[in-house]
Amino acid sequence: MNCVPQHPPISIRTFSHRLASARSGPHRLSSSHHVSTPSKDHSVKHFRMSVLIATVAALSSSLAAAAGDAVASLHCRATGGNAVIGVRPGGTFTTVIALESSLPIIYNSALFRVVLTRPGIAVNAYQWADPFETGGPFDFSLPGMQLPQAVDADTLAGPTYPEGVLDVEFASFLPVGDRGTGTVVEVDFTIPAKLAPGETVFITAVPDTFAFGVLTIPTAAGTVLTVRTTFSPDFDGDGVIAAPDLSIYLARWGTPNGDLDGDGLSNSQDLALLLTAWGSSV
Ligand SMILES: [Ca+2]
Ligand SMILES: [Ca+2]
Repeated sequence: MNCVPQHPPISIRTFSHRLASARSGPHRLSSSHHVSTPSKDHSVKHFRMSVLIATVAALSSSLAAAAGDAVASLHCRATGGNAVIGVRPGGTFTTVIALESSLPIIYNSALFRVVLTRPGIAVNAYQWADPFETGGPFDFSLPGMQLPQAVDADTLAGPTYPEGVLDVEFASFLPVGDRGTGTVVEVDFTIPAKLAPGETVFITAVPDTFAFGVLTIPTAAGTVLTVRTTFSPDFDGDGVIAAPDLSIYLARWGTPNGDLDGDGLSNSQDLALLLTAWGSSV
């Protein structure tokens, strides 16, 4: 799916400015960040840096050959790897944003936008994966943004981006990179409670700059996470999952109007969920 508008390149100065702002982010999910100090095993770090620089130099010819073609992609999936999930209106879910490389690319800076196709979705919290514990979200129109933050037309990543794009920018930087593929950051969102069941939201991570130093890694947007709002198994609204709900559900069999798991259909998977909830109160 290619529903994301193109965006202008980010200059190193702009990148540095956004990184400086992003690093102050106080909204991380975990407080277990490790902080490097200049005195900590400097020789090992120096050796490690030398190895990494040599590795990147060896890769540079491959990258040059691939100029214009992405060698890495940035994917959005749910926890567990699903690309389609169901969430009740007002419900919370986690998006895992991960980089996948076709080459053993190492990067130490990441700047990208999380683009949403519906306004009002709230960013609750985030957790950068090691080694990117220094990162944060950055909103160019709301520096120092506080979480939770509902994403709408007033929370665009910056004035240089196309109008109408709903997004939040994330940025992180480390002196030494040691990650070529894997999770970059996990972000917790809340779907607006006013959304009706059966609504669909698409979430995409659009890379601006993935780099090792000045060597930019050609990176493209990958898997789009589809989030579909689901129905309550209490179809008749009496607060209990019971026979009347089963009757209503069976009448909706084969239509989208009994979907409980987010696949957009009313089928045996939803029936299993209904029976699992049988007798419970909502
Ligand atoms: Ca009921
Ligand atoms: Ca279903």
